Amino acid sequence: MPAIVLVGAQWGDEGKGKATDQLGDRLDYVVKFNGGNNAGHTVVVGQEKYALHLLPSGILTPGVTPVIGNGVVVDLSVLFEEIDGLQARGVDTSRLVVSSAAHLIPPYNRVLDRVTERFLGSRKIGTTGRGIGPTYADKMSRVGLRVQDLFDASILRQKVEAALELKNHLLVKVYNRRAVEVDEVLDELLSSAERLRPMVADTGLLLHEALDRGETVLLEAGQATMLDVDHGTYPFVTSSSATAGGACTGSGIPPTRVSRVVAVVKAYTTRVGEGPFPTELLGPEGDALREAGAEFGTTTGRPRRCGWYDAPVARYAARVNGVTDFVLTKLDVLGGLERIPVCTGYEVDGRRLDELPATQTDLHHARPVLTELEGWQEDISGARTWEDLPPAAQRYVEALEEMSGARISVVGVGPGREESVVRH
Ligand code: 2SA
Ligand code: GDP
Ligand code: MG
Repeated sequence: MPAIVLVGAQWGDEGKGKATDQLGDRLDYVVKFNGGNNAGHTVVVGQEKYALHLLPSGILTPGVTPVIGNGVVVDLSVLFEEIDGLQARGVDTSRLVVSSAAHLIPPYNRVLDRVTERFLGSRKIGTTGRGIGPTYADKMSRVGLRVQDLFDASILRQKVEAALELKNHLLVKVYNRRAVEVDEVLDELLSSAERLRPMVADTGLLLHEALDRGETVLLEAGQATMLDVDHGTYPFVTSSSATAGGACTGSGIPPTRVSRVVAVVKAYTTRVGEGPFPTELLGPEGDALREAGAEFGTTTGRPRRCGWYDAPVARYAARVNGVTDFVLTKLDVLGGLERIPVCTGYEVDGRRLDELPATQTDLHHARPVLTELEGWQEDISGARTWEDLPPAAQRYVEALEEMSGARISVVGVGPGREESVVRH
């Protein structure tokens, strides 16, 4: 069986966690391939609500093997906190596998993430402060620490010493903070090494063998297309590859084994942190969407910026990821509006554009060209078939499908596992 990739089409928080969870009973492996505990996936199962950060959403499905791939950055204290929290609620976490090539988030990178943001002031990115950016920067600069280093004490010490020569210079000379000692870093990292050891494997090989046996592998993205370090709204992005290409580099599965790319897209748009957002609603309309959609960060609790659906963003995501189908979420949140504006293009300094501008300057200047679709007044959260949806809601979905460049195969009408309409 082939591999399936699942990505976010917008700026994150589209409901990827729920979409993965729903696919769960048809999957053998769920792999997180990028990011770390900056992610926040809320999954509602019956009366239980789970907030996952570092663990793949597949951990909630019995029988699925959850995998933390080589493209992930791992904060060990968060990993075990999350495992302990799930175990206390009766979730079996014993199948978790962690790539020996995944990078570790050392304590000094959490500090550097936060002090850098403070230093940048009004030019800040609005990061989650979890040390993600500095850890990926270390990876590229070849001064990163990997999971496998935990099991070779002398290599780990050498690497921490080398990293601290650079980091302490920054911390002390630039940011006026205290120097970090080698032993305090080693103590923190090694305190959980033995607990981690049995979970560590060559996950690329493991997944390759699973595919050869005919098993199904889902590669689940953290963050989203517009936050991808290459394809997003740079520099207001996360520091990893959150698009379908990243699924291959972050897991060790080649593109030829991927047969389906699902993009999760919200029926409107949200964004957390700084950066351009053409359809953003700054007044009471944005507040109303935030309230109706409970748009607050799963990791940091930050209020999410809210705006209308942006079709060029969805089309861009369809193109960059090679999307085979969209899962449209949170359609229920739009109930009660008379008319629903949707962005079909932009006006940039007097020019009309149908696609995302090619430069950040133009994107910052882009004003959305909106068209209004008819709303519906009914509560649609009970809908389970296409026919259950009111005609105006059906037309909204069909119009979005038409504008967004791929089929919409599932429509979300509530946070619960069963609150969805599958289109045939
Ligand atoms: P970072 O911490 O270096 O990855 O931040 C860089 C940018 O990436 C954005 N980012 C996110 N955007 C939406 N959701 C994310 N996860 C959490 C959630 C966020 C939260 O699911 O709610 O709880 O606040 C996420 N993670 C990173 C971030 O806002 C920066 O713009
Ligand atoms: P992720 O980061 O993409 O996994 O998304 P988050 O979990 O951060 O945010 C999505 C939120 O929307 C979560 O609280 C989900 O429970 C919720 N959600 C997902 N799908 C739907 C839906 O169709 N309707 C409603 N009302 N909520 C949804
Ligand atoms: Mg999220």
